[in-house]
Amino acid sequence: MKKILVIGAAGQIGSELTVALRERYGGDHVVAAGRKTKPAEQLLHSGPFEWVDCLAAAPLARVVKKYRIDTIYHLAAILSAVAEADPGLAWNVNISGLYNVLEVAREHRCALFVPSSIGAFGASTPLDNTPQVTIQRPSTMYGVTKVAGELLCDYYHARFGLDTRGVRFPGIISHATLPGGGTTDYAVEIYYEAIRQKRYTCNLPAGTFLDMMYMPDAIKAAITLMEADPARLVHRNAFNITAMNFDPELIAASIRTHIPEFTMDYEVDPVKAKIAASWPNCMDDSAAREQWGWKPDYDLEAMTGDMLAALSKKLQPQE
Ligand code: AKB
Repeated sequence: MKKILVIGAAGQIGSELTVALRERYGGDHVVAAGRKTKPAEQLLHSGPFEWVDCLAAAPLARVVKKYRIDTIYHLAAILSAVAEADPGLAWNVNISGLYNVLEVAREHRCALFVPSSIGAFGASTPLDNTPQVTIQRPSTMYGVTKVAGELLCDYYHARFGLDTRGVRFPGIISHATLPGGGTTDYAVEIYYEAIRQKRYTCNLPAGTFLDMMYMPDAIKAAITLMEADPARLVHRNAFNITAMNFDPELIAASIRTHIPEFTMDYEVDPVKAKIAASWPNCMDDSAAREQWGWKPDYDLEAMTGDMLAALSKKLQPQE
């Protein structure tokens, strides 16, 4: 049975991935690791938890040794908008942190999942039907770290035989844990505000089409890729994956099918708008479909129904 470490377990993806991995492999087989955010009770009580900072290699190695870890999901990263505000921090966490994790994985022969992003592309990339292998010249620090990260992971595979695998995540939408400082965060906030206020002020302009995915599909992708037969993997770091693509007008229209009085206006954030304009409108994810059977379960309609139902419960006033 696998022994898994999730770094960044209290984050948007980590908090739900850890729970899913524990359901699949057993609570004791999945160690959750966080740096500063207090983990949810469910995470603390369903299996082991350790405080780990990917910038400190020695304590990380001690945790890997202590639990005889053989697989690491490394989810600690600085997202695009925060990375533009603090490029030094983004370089440190996304590159120095990743380097530490790769080294610990190499020493302890761990398989390693590292997510990349649609942010690994830039304005000179073909933005429609973006191919698996294409131009990657991002203009953001986030993108620079994501491309370098993909290359580093491929290097460790080619040079040291490390089992590194990754996907290029689109914007991830979930109702459990909020994302922190991304360009695609509007697509989460809009659902919260639709429930709370029945109105939303959007920070990306109408017509900004981006790939998106509902959290259950993101979790399915990470687990399926890590369980895939390595003989079938032509690519490794990282696979394009998508589930839907929409602009603010389309997601607002989908919310209006449930909340007809919902309204939206715009106050565009120029930094986020520029970042989003340099990312794909829609990616070609056929390589992932062919090599490890990627197939999403949720489209925009199904996601909207689920998000609004879950948030209506979560945001109910407490008695
Ligand atoms: C962000 O917006 O920075 C992330 C991403 C697409 O990688 N959600």
